[in-house]
Amino acid sequence: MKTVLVTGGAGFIGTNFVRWVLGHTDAAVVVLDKLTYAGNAHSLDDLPADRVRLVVGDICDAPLVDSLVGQADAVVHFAAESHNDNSLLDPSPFVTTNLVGTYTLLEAVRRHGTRYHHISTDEVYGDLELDDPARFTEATQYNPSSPYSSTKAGSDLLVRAWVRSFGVKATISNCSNNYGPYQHIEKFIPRQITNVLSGRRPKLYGTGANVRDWIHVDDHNAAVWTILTRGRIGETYLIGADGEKNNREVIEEILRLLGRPADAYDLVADRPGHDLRYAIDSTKLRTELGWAPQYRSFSEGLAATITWYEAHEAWWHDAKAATEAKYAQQGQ
Ligand code: NAD
Ligand code: TDX
Repeated sequence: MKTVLVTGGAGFIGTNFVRWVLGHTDAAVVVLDKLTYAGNAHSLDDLPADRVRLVVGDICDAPLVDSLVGQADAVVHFAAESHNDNSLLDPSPFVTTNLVGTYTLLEAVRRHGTRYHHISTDEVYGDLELDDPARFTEATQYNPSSPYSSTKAGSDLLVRAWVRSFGVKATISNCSNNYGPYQHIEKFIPRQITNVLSGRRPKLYGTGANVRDWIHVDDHNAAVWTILTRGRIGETYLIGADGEKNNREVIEEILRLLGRPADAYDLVADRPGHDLRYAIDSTKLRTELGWAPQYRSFSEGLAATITWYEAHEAWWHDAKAATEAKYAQQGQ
């Protein structure tokens, strides 16, 4: 694996993946990223130019995608419109990027015979009841709730069809909620951290009973590399680290780590169609490919994430006021 094309490499998980690849392998990386509001070229600033090249462009641009895929040994496809709340306000870029963009990449890897790994989410499976002991597995039926998750589900189905119909050498992974450095401050954990750091109160949707299954972004990315290099073609692998917590617990832990009272947050309007609970059973990945998460303590990973946001205010400061103004319009 000499050259890996990483789409969305200036976004949260993609940026961390590029760093993971540089730190753990000899591969060079070409990042293809449109630098939407969610992409940040500065996230790649400190990386060595002889191993990382940023191409600013759109995954829907077929000639550009064809030329970059033709120069790569493998493609890892992170680029997406990724925020549920945005998809409720305007689904249009979700349909274009998540569906047409994935189609464009699939056609290119089909032409060039290139290895392709598709990054997806546990949200394609819909949600679970709070008191249901069940967890998602690779056999769970697709049942997405939001414009975001339905376009991710559609993109997964395109990949499966391109494997079966055209013999594309693809794998798919569906991961649970990631946390860590470089995450856009619209998302739950960095929003609350930066709220406290900027003198605002954290905002909890509804009653805060909704459960998410948290995984550190480095554990996700180690799993992606494992699947890319050792996964079986045509297979789907679920990635999760047994990190179920309800949103209230997460906010209280952030407040505790920042030395604030446990109740120093506001309850705000709930998200329409808000999924209740996600939970991943990652037995297949663990037993077949031997992956295991390295971050054993959510509190330690969260504390390190808080330290990163404290030390990198310049990275998030300019986006904060606009992000909060948009939420305020929704009563959130
Ligand atoms: P993000 O929003 O932080 O980053 C997305 C990146 O894609 C940005 O850099 C953006 O500029 C780029 N992009 C968007 N549209 C593009 C286009 N048309 N062409 C080229 N680049 C484009 O997202 P993220 O949280 O890093 O998520 C990455 C992937 O992981 C997504 O596919 C998402 O569905 C999936 N995922 C995320 C999570 C999570 O918790 N964040 C969990 C499971 C799966
Ligand atoms: O201010 C907030 N308050 C709040 O209570 C925000 C922004 C969110 N929430 C709740 C909604 C969710 O229950 O926190 C939970 C997490 O919200 P998000 O960070 O928006 O993530 P989620 O909707 O769960 O989706 C995430 O995980 C799966 C990623 O954004 C997706 O890209 C990924 O597919």
